[in-house]
Amino acid sequence: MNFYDIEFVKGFIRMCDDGWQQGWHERNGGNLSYRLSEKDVEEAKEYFKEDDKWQSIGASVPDLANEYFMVTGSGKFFRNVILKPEDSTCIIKVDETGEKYKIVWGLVNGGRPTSELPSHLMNHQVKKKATNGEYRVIYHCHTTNVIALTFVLPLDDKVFTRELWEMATECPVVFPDGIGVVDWMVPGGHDIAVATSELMKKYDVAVWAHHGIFCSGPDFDITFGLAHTVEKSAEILVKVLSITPNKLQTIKPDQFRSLAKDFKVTLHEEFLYEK
Ligand code: 2HA
Ligand code: ZN
Repeated sequence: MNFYDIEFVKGFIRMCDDGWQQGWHERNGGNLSYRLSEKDVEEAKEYFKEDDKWQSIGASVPDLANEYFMVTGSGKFFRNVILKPEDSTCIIKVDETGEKYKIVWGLVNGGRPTSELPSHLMNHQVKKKATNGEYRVIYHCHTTNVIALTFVLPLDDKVFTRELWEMATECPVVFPDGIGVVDWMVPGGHDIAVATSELMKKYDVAVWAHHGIFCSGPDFDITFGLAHTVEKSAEILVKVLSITPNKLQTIKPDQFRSLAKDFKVTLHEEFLYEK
């Protein structure tokens, strides 16, 4: 099979382009990673090289030992992924200790995996464990309206979750566990990776204040759809707040409880506080 006909490769490239088309990836903004299944590795391995050198991940991820990930490249532009995936993305292998990685495909003109590699891999480790291996995608994007809200809403999980749930009826069904918020932190490092992975034990989405969102899901469709839903509800909230500081009506806690019952989701009472 041609490398670019492999399903996960097509899905990865399409998601990069979808994010670019949404305007969430100015310049080199954002990053994407996907944990390959055994079938994916079988299909792609004839294209892998073994001779690259092992490099430090900058985080310890023993539960990801010997796993392969397709990831965007550091400093590469999402805009270019569809044209030159072999220049803009790569596949890496994690070593048997979970401390090092090597590039087995891509980045043909040099470069490194995403600057957020520690965050991506620590969160893959958390999500793999929490979902019994179901979750494979970690996505970071610079969603305009979510970023705008981090200047005007308290940086609090309960406030972000509730306000975004109220903006569209489908929201609590799409992210019933809610949204976590990370205060402003230096990107790319170990500290933001640890803070985010603490939140990802509980949530599928974390907001990075004044920066963007970080989210996870089982596949490209669900993960992209999650980011899209969160950003769309943020856009509605920005519009509402631009019209008036006071909503005349909204979805009430008891209405959320009815929704949860009919749609068979659990909505935590901590988000259904009286205002
Ligand atoms: O430039 O978005 O967070 C990549 C990033 C870093
Ligand atoms: Zn970023």
